Amino acid sequence: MPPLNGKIVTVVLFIAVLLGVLYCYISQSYRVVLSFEERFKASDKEARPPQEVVVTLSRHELHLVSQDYLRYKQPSIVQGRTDVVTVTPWLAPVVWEGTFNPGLLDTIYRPKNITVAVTVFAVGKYIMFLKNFLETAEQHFFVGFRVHFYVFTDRPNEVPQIKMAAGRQVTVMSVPSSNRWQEISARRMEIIQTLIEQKLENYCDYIFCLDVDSKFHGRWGTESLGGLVAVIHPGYYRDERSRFPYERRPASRAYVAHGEGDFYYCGGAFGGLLQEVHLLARTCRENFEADAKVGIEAAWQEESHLNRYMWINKPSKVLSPEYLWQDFKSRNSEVQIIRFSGVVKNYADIRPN
Ligand code: 5GW
Ligand code: MN
Repeated sequence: MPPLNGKIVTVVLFIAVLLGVLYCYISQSYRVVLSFEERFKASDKEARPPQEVVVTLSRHELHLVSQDYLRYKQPSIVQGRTDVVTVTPWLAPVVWEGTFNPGLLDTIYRPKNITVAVTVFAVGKYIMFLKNFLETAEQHFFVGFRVHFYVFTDRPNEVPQIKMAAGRQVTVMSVPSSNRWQEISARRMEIIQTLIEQKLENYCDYIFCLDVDSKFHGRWGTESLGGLVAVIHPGYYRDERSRFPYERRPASRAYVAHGEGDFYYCGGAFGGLLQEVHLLARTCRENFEADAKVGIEAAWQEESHLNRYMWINKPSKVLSPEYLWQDFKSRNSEVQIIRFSGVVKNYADIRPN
């Protein structure tokens, strides 16, 4: 064999060994990924929502800078609210009046120049709630911060003109009418997902998705910001979890078994960082559609899917029932302020079915 060929053979052999080592290395790490996915396949029968590891490193949530000129009441480490629980077992704060300093929080968030998006659906006769919703939002919701309201309606001509403060605006988005609310409801998560993908990325930082049949009575501001934010439902917060109206059929992707679940959260208000709410909307939509394929509609539609999601994906901040009360309910003593509340509605008047 001429010496040149010998060299070529050596080089080829060397490359082959190298490729072999590389292949072993890649397939090894691939196998780890596979087993991770297989774990979730195995739990499919329990109808768990698809899991995904999201790493959301937001500059807004990570570094909290105050100002040295600011003077405020000394925070106590031994005195505070004792009539309510202010932290979850996974150490997320539960926001109640008296647990936070609004001026301090606003000072921290002001230089971050954040924009908060709000989605609100006003389909059919629900358009009648919009004026009050928007007017009271101007008085109480993130006052002094940039807020962009996205109103989804089938009656764009009936959207009221509301005078907005600087940096705040309303965008009207058309959606088809429907005689069956469940159909619109089914598409709500999809619409939120699409809005985030097409309009909000690289523009808004946080998003809240709110019911239109409600109005603001008190401050709702920077204290509510967090990665994934859920609101405790006012109707069940003193109850045992066995009484929560979770979806109880194992065949549903919204299934929560007896003995499971933390709190009952409301579907009428949730939010957080854009990326977190995007994953929530996508997952709830996928589960909603998977249920529909086998003819299942969860007990409380998206609210059921939201509750399932929040049980597995723990909210990083929990808002007390101050953040969604109901006007027909008398105020309980631990609720020192009502910030946002569902108005009393005449179902026969407003609902198509
Ligand atoms: C909801 C239920 C039955 C029939 C119709 C609707 C309905 C809800 C509707 O026709 N139009 C509409 O825009 N919605 C939106 O869904 C509103 O934003 C509303 O706030 C939200 C949730 O429905 P709600 O408020 O009637 O549900 P609850 O549980 O707060 O009473
Ligand atoms: Mn409502």
